[in-house]
Amino acid sequence: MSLEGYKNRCLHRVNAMLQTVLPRQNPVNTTVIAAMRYSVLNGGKRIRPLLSYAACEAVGGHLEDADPAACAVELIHAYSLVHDDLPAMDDDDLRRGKPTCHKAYNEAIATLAGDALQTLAFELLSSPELLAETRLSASQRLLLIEVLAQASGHAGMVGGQAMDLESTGLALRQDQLVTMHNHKTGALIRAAIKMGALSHADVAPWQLAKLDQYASAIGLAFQVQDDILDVTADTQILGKRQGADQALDKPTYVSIMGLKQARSYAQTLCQRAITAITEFDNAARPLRQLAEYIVQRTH
Ligand code: GRG
Repeated sequence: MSLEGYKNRCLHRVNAMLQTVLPRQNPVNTTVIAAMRYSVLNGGKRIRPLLSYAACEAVGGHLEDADPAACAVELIHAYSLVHDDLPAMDDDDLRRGKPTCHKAYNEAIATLAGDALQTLAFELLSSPELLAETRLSASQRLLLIEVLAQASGHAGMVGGQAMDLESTGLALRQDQLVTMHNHKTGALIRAAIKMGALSHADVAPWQLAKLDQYASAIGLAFQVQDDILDVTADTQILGKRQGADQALDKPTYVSIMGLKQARSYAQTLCQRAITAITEFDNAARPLRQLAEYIVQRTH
């Protein structure tokens, strides 16, 4: 199957589940749930869910096994974007081609919508009602919760974001930039892949180890490509403000190594990811295709 066909199948699954899991009504407040739905259902490439599905299949699982992992990771990602766009952080007006959550609603509601998206991810993984049809065992769910919590928290994405905010205007070395991105964006990408694999009950330790090598390389490649697009793509295609990193005086791979070298670094990382999963059979084809897509994407 072409990558396009594979992406469509997975996107259909994760979008349907997100539609169901996101509340349509609650007895307390309708604005916050509207802001949650707006922030998740307003587009997005769904790269992390795609990686969860592809990792699950690569170790012998079925797509449906990875639905909860894919959905939970996307909820955390959506929360992180809502908070990242707030005036206290990157102060952005445009996300996925539309007004950011705090522009469409207000700052307080955007903060709360992000908080509620985060807790919904963990509710989804733990609630028998939200996951009535899953084949995941209780111990698998607990493991997914642990992996997601660690990746999102102080030693993962939140820690990386704090490092990013503190490094604005500073001249970071490349190794410091790698550490920051391994946490800020890499941790959730690694978790998406690990959670996809753990959604199959029979995953082997060697498979998890190789997938983690793949994930580390692809997480970094994703960020390098993001930095390249920040200087080369238009705002309209990006769906967010072009040149936002430069405007905030943020260190990037392009500012440290130049555009040409950043492009070649992204290719090296893509090859490193593909090499890490050489021992996997044809079921890992989508993972190999996704590695290439991540460094070829235009938005
Ligand atoms: C607020 C705790 C907290 C963390 C925020 C992920 C993040 C940390 C900030 C996002 C800032 C940013 C633009 C980082 C560059 C890489 C990135 C995560 C881009 C957005 O992800 P995509 O391209 O977005 O997967 P879509 O819209 O396709 O889902």
